[in-house]
Amino acid sequence: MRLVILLFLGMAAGFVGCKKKKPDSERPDWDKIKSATRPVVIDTGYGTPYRLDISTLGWEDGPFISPDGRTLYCFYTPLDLFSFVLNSNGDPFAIEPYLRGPFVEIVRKVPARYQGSASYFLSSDILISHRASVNDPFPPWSIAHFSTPATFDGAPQMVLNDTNPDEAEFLLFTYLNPDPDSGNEKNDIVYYRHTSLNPDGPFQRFPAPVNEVDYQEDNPHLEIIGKDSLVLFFTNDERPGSGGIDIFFSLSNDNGRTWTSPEGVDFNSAGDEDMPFLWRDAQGAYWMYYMTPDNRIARRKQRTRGDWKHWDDAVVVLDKGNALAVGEPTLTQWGDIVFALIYDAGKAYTTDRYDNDVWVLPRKGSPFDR
Ligand SMILES: [Ca+2]
Ligand SMILES: [Ca+2]
Ligand SMILES: [Ca+2]
Repeated sequence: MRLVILLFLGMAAGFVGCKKKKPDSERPDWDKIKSATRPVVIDTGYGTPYRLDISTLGWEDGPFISPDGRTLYCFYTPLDLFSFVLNSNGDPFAIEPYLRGPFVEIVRKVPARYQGSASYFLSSDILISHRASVNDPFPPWSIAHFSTPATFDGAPQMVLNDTNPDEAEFLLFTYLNPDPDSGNEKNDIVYYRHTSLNPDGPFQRFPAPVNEVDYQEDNPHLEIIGKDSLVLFFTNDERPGSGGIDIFFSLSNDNGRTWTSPEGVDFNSAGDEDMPFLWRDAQGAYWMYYMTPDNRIARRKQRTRGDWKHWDDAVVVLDKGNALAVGEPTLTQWGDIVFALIYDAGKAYTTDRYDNDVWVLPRKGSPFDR
């Protein structure tokens, strides 16, 4: 999850070389481990959670499901990312023992300045799977056209066009911005407007005070709330706030040209509030789904329409059960929650110990309920 990336970045800054690991000679029985993993449903409106068949042995993290249930994106890198982070001292060239899953080409792209001196470089792309109908299976992943080489891309989110479900009003994601003036190798939130579901070519960057050179903006969620009015939620742990990771929001009343100074939500605490997702129920009320500091997925109802700061008490939806972690909630129009889940194969393994897959917690009676 996103936490893994931040941990890595912290270590990469102090990287001074490391001992090389050898890949585990015996591999975990992943099918068995995955079948035995059960998150615990707390909220009674939901059915039985299950792993989407599309998941591989690569690191599928930070998913996004479109409201119509047809388009799925995720953050992806072809390795056991968590073991790499725990063992490698942040050496971005030392990933070979951890390689696992399809799309190895993602980490074979080495930044120009290192070409010829390294075979692999740690990075991620965004994967996409699109199905014509919610009744079809998801086809296998492909690498999204808007992924950028040799940098971290993640946290995709889309606002579908109201009338044409093959168009997006907004497509947002994050990437490590290499520009020394505007990004300085820190995470920024970028976007396409009026675009296809898998666009290519140049994207735009949200201006300050949303993206700031000194901060890592992450996990964006944008909603169109009026003719020229937008609200953008995101997370950050360096911006002054309540401590740890906090959830912030910024408003635009000129259709995205300028943005208000980011403000924290009222339930931020010294722990990590993370991965916000806004969902509108059948009565038109907004709910925020997010990851709590004790690693559960919870939801809170907006207290007053138009007030993005104040939220009702948390209702816990999902507990990780015997998984290592759950997070990254993202919802369909029916209220199904697509989320990320991390498994732990146990201490016997060093380079092939953890995996992250995309799961769904179906709303009872929805097309995802089976
Ligand atoms: Ca996986
Ligand atoms: Ca990339
Ligand atoms: Ca916090």
